[in-house]
Amino acid sequence: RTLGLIGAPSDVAAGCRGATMGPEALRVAGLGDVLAGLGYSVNDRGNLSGPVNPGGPRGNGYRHLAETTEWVRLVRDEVAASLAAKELPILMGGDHSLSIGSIGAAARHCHEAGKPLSVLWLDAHADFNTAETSPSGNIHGMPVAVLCGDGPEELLSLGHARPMLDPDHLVQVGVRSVDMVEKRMVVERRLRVFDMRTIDEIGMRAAMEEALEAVGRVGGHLHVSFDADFVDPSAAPGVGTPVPGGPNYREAQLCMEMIYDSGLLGSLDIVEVNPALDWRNSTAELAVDLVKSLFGERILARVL
Ligand code: DIR
Ligand code: MN
Ligand code: MN
Ligand code: MN
Repeated sequence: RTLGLIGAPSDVAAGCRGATMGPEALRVAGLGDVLAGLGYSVNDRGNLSGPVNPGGPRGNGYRHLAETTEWVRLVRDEVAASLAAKELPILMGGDHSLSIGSIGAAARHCHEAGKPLSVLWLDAHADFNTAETSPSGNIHGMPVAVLCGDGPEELLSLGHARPMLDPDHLVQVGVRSVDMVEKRMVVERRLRVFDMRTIDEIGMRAAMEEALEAVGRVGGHLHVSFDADFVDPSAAPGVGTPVPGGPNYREAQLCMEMIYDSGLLGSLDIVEVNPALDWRNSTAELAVDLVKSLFGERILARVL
């Protein structure tokens, strides 16, 4: 299987600068070599080139909506090209708004192939804000809402359909920071969330069993959207919005190992790695360790 690496060095939708350096940090941490070492053929498509961060204020509820829209369009088209080439695309962000593009492309691809799309969203945050509910105006806190059909016309119109994603086909894991009004929306729209309280109570293994059972029932193509702030900040310090109380190193590894075992993975985002806030590239190195497990590395060979 060929994996397509796509760099999207944008932080225009984040709250602070630095995720622009994410793609290079992941390459320096050996992402391509590690995947090649597992036996995949790797096609690094290089970095997309889009608008720079103008450092503008919030306007009309959104910061940098025009620039974000342009980046999402670029990502959508490159992920679509990768899927059309029968690759498994790996988006290297960049901030989490870019997932509107990668998932938008996967949604169109699945629609045309007549198979369903499901999404596993690994994140400390629900990313379900809209202009009305967001305390920040930062669009990286809004991609799940946009994908589920709620957001600015500029972003909604980049999809092949509305919503781009059936909210019933989305499962979130690791959530521990949800804004006040956002909470109400998550409950109202009945999103399936395995929050940290649930993971504390039943454990990562049971949570992932249930989560994978839900996306497995949908069948077809699974998109995994991995926000580096999913992992506890003690293991992943290089992120713009760290939240304590996340999965530790092994819990995050187990999560990835179980996704690999499901055999469902069809596309992946690695987003919100921020080298400007990191310690000696440790967060990119952690992400590469996790990706290794996600693509089949095992502690020991398993005798079946
Ligand atoms: C916060 C932060 N909920 C917001 N969101 C982040 O600004 O909407 N998402 N960091 O990953
Ligand atoms: Mn996120
Ligand atoms: Mn997050
Ligand atoms: Mn369904």
